[in-house]
Amino acid sequence: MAVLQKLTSKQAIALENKYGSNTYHPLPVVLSRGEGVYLWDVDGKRYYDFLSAYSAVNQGHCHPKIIGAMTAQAQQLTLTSRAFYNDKLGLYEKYTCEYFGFEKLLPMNSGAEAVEAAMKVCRKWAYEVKGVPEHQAKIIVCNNNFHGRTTTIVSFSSDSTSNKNFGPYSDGFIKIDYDNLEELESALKSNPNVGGFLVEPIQGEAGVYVPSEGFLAKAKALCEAYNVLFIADEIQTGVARTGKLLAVDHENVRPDILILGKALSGGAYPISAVLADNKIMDVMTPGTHGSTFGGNPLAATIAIAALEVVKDEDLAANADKLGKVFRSELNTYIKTSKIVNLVRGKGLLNAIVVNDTEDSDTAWNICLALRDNGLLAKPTHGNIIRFAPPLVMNREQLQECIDIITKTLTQFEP
Ligand code: IF1
Repeated sequence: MAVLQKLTSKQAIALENKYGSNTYHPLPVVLSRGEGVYLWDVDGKRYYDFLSAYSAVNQGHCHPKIIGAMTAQAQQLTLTSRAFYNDKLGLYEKYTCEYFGFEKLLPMNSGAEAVEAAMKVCRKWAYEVKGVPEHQAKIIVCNNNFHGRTTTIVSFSSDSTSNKNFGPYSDGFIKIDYDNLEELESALKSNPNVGGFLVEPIQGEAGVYVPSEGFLAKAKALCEAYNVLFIADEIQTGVARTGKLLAVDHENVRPDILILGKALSGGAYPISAVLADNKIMDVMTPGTHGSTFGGNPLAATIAIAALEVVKDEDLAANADKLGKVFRSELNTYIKTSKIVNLVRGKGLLNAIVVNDTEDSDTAWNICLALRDNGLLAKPTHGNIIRFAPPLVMNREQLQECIDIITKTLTQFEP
């Protein structure tokens, strides 16, 4: 029997449970095909995707332009390492720098790797430009952050599931409450060795927590006043998800360091990047950072196509428009609901808060029922359900999804 045999969903789940490290608790659905806003399971049942692989598939599943660019490049050259130049990386760096308005790009693969790279750039800048004494540089981070899963990143997580028994923890981080300018200012005032403030413009994992209006702009102004780099982790919020190209664009903030991942490839390949201007990025010199796969010609080609799709199809405007419809319709629903307390979000990054405790299984059961009704979403923090469809959705499809969601919620009303 061939290794890649056709599996039933029961077989697929059993194999993952037996041979895979037990790091996830997936919703029981086994997917085998995706196109645009749709996913199909191994039995051919179709679903609306309302997770988009945690906002990586903003351009929709298997977008023909992205897959076309990918397959053409895959037949030419996939990897050279950075020991040599390749004929696609520079084109990608130029295109992406101009696209987001920065002077230099550092290419990586996963989101966590890009966060690590950004922190290295920040620390080196703190020592070499700001003049922080050796080994004293600090980075301010927020409580309830999610920036990835490396040992250093989990060191400053406030989630014990993420970091318990993974110590000893990395030093050099100051934690403040998210959306709290007083705490930010007092941390900046009392620590002259702060190099950067690392922040998610909307906290994704925390449950799509949107900060108060003006927070990002004022935080950026405070960073400027204290000569501290404002580092935006837009891995989840970037690339049109929130109704603008970047979530910081809602407050006209230009970060000193911008971190992108996920939808930078449209979900076709792991691609991440750190962007900054020369006065910051030029602290990096040969040998100070790298990656075997980062900046490979296949990734470069895919990322250009993925970013072109975002512009060609005006996905930011579509996310803005559909997001408003989505929140408005769900807000109407929750007026008479006993099972949903709240809907919040920006663009097509939204969440509902289910009226039950964090350790209840109500949100999980709602997601199972949504699945049965043809829509895939996943709970976070027990009682929050994230809703983040691909941005290529149209108004009619969104209406069908709203109908599925409200009909399903009705099944859970007392
Ligand atoms: C998982 C969450 C989403 C991120 C931000 C960096 C990274 C992420 C703002 C790291 C990754 C993912 C990872 C994924 C679940 C998911 C997630 F629920 F954990 F928070 F999207 F909401 N910065 N987020 O959101 O990027 O290294 O994974 O490429 O299963 O851990 P990565």
